[in-house]
Amino acid sequence: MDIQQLNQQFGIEGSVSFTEERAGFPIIEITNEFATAAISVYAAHVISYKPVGAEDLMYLSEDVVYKVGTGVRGGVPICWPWFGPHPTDSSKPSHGVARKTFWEVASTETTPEGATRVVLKLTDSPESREKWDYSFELAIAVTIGKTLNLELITRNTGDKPFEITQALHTYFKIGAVDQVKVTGLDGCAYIDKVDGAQVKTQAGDVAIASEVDRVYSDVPAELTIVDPALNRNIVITSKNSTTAIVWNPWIEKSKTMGDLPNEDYKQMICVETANAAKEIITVEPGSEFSLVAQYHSESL
Ligand code: TA6
Repeated sequence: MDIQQLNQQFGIEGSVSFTEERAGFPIIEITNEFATAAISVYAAHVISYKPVGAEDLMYLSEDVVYKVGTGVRGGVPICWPWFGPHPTDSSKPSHGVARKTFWEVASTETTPEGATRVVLKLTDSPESREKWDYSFELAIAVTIGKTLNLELITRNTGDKPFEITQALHTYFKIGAVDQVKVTGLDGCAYIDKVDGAQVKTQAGDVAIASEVDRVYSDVPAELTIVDPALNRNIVITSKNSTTAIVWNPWIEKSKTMGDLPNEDYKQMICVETANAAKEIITVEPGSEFSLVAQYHSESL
């Protein structure tokens, strides 16, 4: 669908319109009494969520590349139907297929509370079945209100069960990475991907003073990013997830990433709501599984 058709079919006067980040890459622009937001139709990728009177919760690189087959650096990448490297075939794309293809807009609506709800969908195709030979329907419901609510729903539309791992790989905007703490993970076991994938136990809050890439298990439903430099907390609430990833590339890794400015590691942190590592989800034929993450900010 082109921009005109998208606006005709899914535009809502005063709250939902479609623009183009670059030719052929529509962006859904949302504004309501609670917040403004933006979602790329490519990859069904939330790139901004800015509550009225507050800073954007999303970090988005100024060097983003909108190109089929490339991930958008920032916002909420959807890692599906596997998190990280493919479990058995390293030739397949890291973090799965969903974040590197176009989705379809399914619906836009204003909720009774005055929030804006946008649903995008992805279904299996000959291309997807080359990488992952199953029939599926994947939907993300994005609700922009006092909170940003993301629900990623996997439906098995085939006749055989399949297993997935997944993550809402969210890049949060922070003021100063060396002052930030992530609370709620004390006592959780984690795989330390920057130290030989050793399994360790988190002692106290997570602080960032070098590259951090940790997959936490058995995590609670609420985590908080404490950001003194921006004088705020970002509260992350999850449903149907007991795995969380905390990642910051720090300077050396940043220098290897062409779509991330070298100094930007100081103003971003990924805290990812996931089903990964030992938390593998089996979806039976005709069944569905819903992963939910909700974000809001509060002043310190
Ligand atoms: O979630 C952390 C991680 O798996 C890191 O290992 C790093 O690779 C990051 O994801 C970004 O991955 P990407 O493929 O988007 O560059």
